[in-house]
Amino acid sequence: MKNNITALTIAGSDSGGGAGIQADLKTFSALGIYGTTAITVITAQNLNKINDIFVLPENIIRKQIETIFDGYSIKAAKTGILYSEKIIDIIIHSFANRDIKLVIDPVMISTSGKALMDKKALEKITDGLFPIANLITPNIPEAEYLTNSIIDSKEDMQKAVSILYNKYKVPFLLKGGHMTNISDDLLITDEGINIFSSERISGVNTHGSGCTLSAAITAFLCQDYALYEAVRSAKEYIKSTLLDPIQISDKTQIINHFADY
Ligand code: PXL
Repeated sequence: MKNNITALTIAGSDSGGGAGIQADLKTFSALGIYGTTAITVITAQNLNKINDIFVLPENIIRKQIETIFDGYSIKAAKTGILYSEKIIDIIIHSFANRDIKLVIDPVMISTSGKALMDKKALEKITDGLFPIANLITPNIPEAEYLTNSIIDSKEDMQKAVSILYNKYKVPFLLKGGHMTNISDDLLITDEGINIFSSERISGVNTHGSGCTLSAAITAFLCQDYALYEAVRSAKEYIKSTLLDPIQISDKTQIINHFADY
């Protein structure tokens, strides 16, 4: 019999199956964690575009989280698309005084360019949610936005994570995947900066890899890994999903959450 180690993802549904709730559940399952969900928005999308977004009523978002907390013992949680100020408020209130590790993927803009959070929501997430997180995982464009700077080199990345850490006093993982020349990720904690270097794996559509990484970190935190080990292991997992991709058409390969790991 398996021990009950349960995680929660609060995120959007991706009809294409590669990102959001779907990526999170596959990742939790692949890593032996029982996954629960609170869905914030439903997207109609494929690999090329987000065609439409339906934002769920706040009441049902609140009730999903409350009902999960009522019936399951959640060790760690992650957030994806939160979309609005009100939804973020619900999460801040639901997590107050709870001993649940929280990973925040500050999803702002989709790779295809669609805005996934407005300005008020952004203020709410930085002022209300960042301070209670165990880890925040921006990519380069998100970190540029959060630090109001251009990130073009390893030095810029180091500067940006230091600014973020000094401002919010919680660990950040700055994902270098969007840089053209390097693909290092930088983790900053109260112990300083750790660099995770990885070779760039080309030819695979990386849609959903950000969600998958933060879900994998959440899964390892659920198993009581220390933060550095959780990030290191999640990076290994992501690598496995890219090295043995799924061929969905002649031209397109996508990440395989159930690759040998
Ligand atoms: O990767 C960001 C992201 C998160 N969640 C959902 C998405 C996307 C990007 O497309 O669709 C549901």
